[in-house]
Amino acid sequence: MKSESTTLGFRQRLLEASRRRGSKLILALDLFGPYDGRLDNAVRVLNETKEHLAAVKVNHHLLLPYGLQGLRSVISACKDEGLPLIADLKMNDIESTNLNIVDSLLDYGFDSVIANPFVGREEGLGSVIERVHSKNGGILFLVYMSHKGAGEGYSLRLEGGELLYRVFAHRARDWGADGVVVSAKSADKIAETRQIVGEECLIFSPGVGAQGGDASSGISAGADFVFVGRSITESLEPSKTAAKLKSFQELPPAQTRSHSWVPE
Ligand code: NUP
Repeated sequence: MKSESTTLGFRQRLLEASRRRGSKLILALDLFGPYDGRLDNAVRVLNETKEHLAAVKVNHHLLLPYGLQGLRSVISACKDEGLPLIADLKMNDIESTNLNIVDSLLDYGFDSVIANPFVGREEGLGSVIERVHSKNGGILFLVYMSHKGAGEGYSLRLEGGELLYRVFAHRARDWGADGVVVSAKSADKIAETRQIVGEECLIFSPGVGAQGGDASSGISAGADFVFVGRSITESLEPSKTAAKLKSFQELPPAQTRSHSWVPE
């Protein structure tokens, strides 16, 4: 029998977790460093910061070396804490492969996946969105990324003059995505996206701290949540840093350690 928490949709589970902890902070659990200690470090950072979080996002930093089997400790820690777990795969393939990806993620206990709407609806993401929703999961679309070159792709003008990121925001609304990812450093794009997607679709903003943006400007522009990775995962005091981010205090730059590790 399904528990009440898994019968609620992803959006409700996330909003509930956010309300419970009074937080709009989503930890990007991006760890660097040797593979033999990386997972333990991830669990340590998660345990130290969980009281300040609304959710957790996992990326290739953990998914590639450990896979879904290897991440059971992270997945169960999130489940135990009622923290929704997002897979940041920027999924971008044909339907058959995308369906296989989301089935694996949801079966292993992830709550949501990030996808690239560039791939299109028919034999791309259309049935994938239905599959995710049929399993009470969520799907988030990339709309405007946070790195410096984001405009080279997302701001391309299409025939007729429309900008690509605006088309992606329209796709999110029309195809029923649960959320969109828009850079915290582009307040104007957050506001524009909100106008297009409406109030139901959640806005997630990366680019905070290590990438130069700040949480409060993303949220005041209209984002619902911020994704923050290195500022927390490489902090000497992850819990204190997460608490500061949760309450939108400025972070001193000296608080982060370097991540210059390369595999031998
Ligand atoms: O536009 C995006 N920017 C971005 O940084 C979309 C993302 N999904 N991310 C991810 O958010 C990135 O891959 C990383 O996992 C996290 C931000 O990490 P940090 O810059 O706070 O360390």
